[in-house]
Amino acid sequence: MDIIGDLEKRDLLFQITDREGLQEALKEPIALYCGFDPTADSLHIGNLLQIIVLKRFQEAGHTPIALVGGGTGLIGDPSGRSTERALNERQTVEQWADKIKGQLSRFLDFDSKKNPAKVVNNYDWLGALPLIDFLRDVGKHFPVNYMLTKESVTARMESGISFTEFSYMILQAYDYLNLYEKENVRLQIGGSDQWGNITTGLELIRRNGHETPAFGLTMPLITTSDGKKFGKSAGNAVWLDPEKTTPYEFYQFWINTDDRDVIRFIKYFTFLSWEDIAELEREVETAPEKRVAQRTLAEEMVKLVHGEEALHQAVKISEALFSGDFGALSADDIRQGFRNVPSHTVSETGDKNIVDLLVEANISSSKRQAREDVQNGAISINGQRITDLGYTVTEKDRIGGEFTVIRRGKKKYTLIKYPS
Ligand code: 545
Repeated sequence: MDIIGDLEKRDLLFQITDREGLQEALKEPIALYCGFDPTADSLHIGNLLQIIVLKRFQEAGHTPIALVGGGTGLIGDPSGRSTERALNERQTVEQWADKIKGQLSRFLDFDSKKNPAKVVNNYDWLGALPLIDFLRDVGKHFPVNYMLTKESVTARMESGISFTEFSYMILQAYDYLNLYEKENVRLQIGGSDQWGNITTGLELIRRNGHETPAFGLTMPLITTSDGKKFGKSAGNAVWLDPEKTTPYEFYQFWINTDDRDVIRFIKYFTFLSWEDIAELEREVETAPEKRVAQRTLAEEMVKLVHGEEALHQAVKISEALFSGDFGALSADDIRQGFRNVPSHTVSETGDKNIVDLLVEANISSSKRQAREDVQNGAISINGQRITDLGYTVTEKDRIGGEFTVIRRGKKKYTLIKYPS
């Protein structure tokens, strides 16, 4: 199967400018690109699909170019946004661009002899573009009426759009022309929100008299069956940076995929064989409670984004939390697994009676309540139930010398920390 057929089978084709023409062109190795603006200090899973599709093209023998928008990130793409963006500081955008460049580099193969990947930064050509040249050589090709028909602009007719954001499509178009001429790029890919910008680039390539055809391909924006926005976990973006979203949290995000979505996501994001996917599809139908497909998806994604070792750790933490036995966890495991759990740093390092500690850490509302909680068997320390009112919490109860995990009732965790 060719790469376009493969993407179609994965339900990843939204729009293509000329499918037959593109399939013909792809019979030879081509170069293609996708752009990522540094609008934050990290990529998030909303950008993962495009990165993975670049990887699929590379595996099919083509040359992927990941573009970091160090220049366009200073302007702000109005596509898909109902309001004007605030401009970020130049220095900030530069730092973010470097981080994103590093992240993108992890996914592609730069050492291939035949089709090594590239990462480029459009500040390298946009940053030094003289205004007069730009208006004469590029701007002249775009009737304002044409620009006004773009969705990114019509969507803003009520709320307003600055000349800065209005110009964005021309910058992205200029990138495509530049990469077409300098790097032989023949295809630009992106999410469906990028269609207007991509076709503007094709227009500019044509207007410059180029005859070798170039193409655009967009992918659907990812939806979820429960109607929630894809890529959010408890309202927060799911980042690729392990400092922002730990591998354990990343693993949990995928584990929580709805049965109705899991096979679709496996097709979008993983490199599993079609036989394996069919098998997982049967699992979802016959034994959904086992969540084998979710586990496979989560494993594949953590492996891809954070590596094998991070996956082992995420699985270990998940199992400990599930069974309630923290015996095998390290301080670092606790840090990852309990990042969003309330914590309390005790006033002094010495030993403490359980009842006193429960009150001090606000786990129980009063001494009386604390005694009742212990006697009822509602309290556990590092997964061990404590029913003795005389129990003393000592150094032996500190995981890695740093943390004590107290649970009250079924799920209410508190992390006890010690002053250093
Ligand atoms: C800039 C210059 C080009 C070509 C493309 C661009 C970027 C493009 C854009 N893309 C989005 C983006 O999001 C921020 C990522 C980093 C935190 O704005 N104008 O940069 C997203 N893109 C991936 C997909 C997208 C798109 O990176 O295309 O559709 C999300 O799914 O929104 O010459």
